[in-house]
Amino acid sequence: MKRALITGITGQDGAYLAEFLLKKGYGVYGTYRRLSTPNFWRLQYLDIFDKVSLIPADLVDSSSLVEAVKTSDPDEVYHLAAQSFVGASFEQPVGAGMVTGLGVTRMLEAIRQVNPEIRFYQAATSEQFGGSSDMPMREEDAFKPASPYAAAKLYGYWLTRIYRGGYKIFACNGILFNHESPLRGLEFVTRKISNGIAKIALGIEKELRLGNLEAKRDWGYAPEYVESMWLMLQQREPDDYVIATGEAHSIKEFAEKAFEIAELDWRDHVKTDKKFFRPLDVNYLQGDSAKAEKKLGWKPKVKFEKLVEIMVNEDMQRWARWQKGERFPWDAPNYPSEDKILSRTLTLERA
Ligand code: NAP
Ligand code: G4F
Repeated sequence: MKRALITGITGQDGAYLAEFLLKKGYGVYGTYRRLSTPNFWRLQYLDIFDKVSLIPADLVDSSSLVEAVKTSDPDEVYHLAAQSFVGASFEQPVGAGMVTGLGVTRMLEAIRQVNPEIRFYQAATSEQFGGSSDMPMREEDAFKPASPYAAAKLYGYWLTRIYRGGYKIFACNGILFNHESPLRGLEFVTRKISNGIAKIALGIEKELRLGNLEAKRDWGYAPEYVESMWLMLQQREPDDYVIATGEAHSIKEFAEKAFEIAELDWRDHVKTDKKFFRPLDVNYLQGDSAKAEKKLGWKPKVKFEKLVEIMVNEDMQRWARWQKGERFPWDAPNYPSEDKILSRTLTLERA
């Protein structure tokens, strides 16, 4: 039986990848952070909590990563753990470097020292392209990161290539464009919209406050994107791949479509609020995954409209079930109103 170690198994992609690898017959190990309150709701939601083995580790602590590699003795490591919210990286820029950037080096070093035969996947990102004007974006295009998060990811991308070239480690960068799902964190704009709409439709809330509505993103469906990670590690040679749908849509289009599904007019409920604007934003991202299609045989099936439908319908159903008294693992009831989060207000008022 093949074994895989997933860092960040409690996150959106970690949970879907764990489900995917279990179906492939892998023994699945995952690192999680020791928090004062457990955070396993996604694994429970997918009903795989009891099927994976968990190892406590933190990206700032090399010894815990070495231990995780030794304990799981994996054939493949999927390095998904990171502080993944771009907005927060402006508030904690040093942490972005220490966790999202240097965490990659710590993981690669653990592999180099314990077993350099392990295959390594790095969760690189379309944010690395940032303000690039190459459209649609391909593997060979220039990177122009526009946030501490993107700069840290670009560092991780290069470390991955350096360990591939220098130590012959089978290390790949998956340059994934935005991918969403009902397991997406509530801070990210798509889930913020689908969750906000569900609450408005059921009369729990009246309005939804958003930032830059004009930015465009290439949004795909997370369960399909995790398959591309696995495919990259099954090839004869390690390489880097763009994974995207090839379509770009604005936040406004997402909101418009999402409110339409709930039979509401977005203009009656959406307010713009400067606290959700970033000091620097990436205005346009659209990827070209022709290389992945040709070499990996990977192609997205779920496109924009279907994705919006999946997310809005699931959040509407969840809130309806909750209102009827049903209890199940789920993040939304405990999420604070973003009005309570002061640090972001302070940061953005200065910008
Ligand atoms: P996510 O839901 O935010 O999950 C991030 C994971 O990293 C969580 O398990 C989190 O643990 C863990 N983590 C955070 N800080 C850590 C630390 N100091 N030590 C150990 N673990 C830590 O992110 P995602 O959407 O699944 O994305 C997975 C990866 O792909 C990330 O690296 C992200 O930057 C990258 N990426 C995502 C997208 C996208 O559109 N989703 C696109 C391109 C690249 P907790 O649960 O304890 O917080
Ligand atoms: O949903 P977002 O926070 O995602 P963003 O910044 O594109 O980052 C995500 O995708 C990256 C891949 O390109 C990943 F690497 C990263 O880890 C993460 O998963 O914001 C999308 C856009 C931005 O332009 C933002 O300014 O939506 C805009 N936006 C407008 N109003 C908002 C809001 N974003 C958030 N989070 N909240 C708002 O109220």
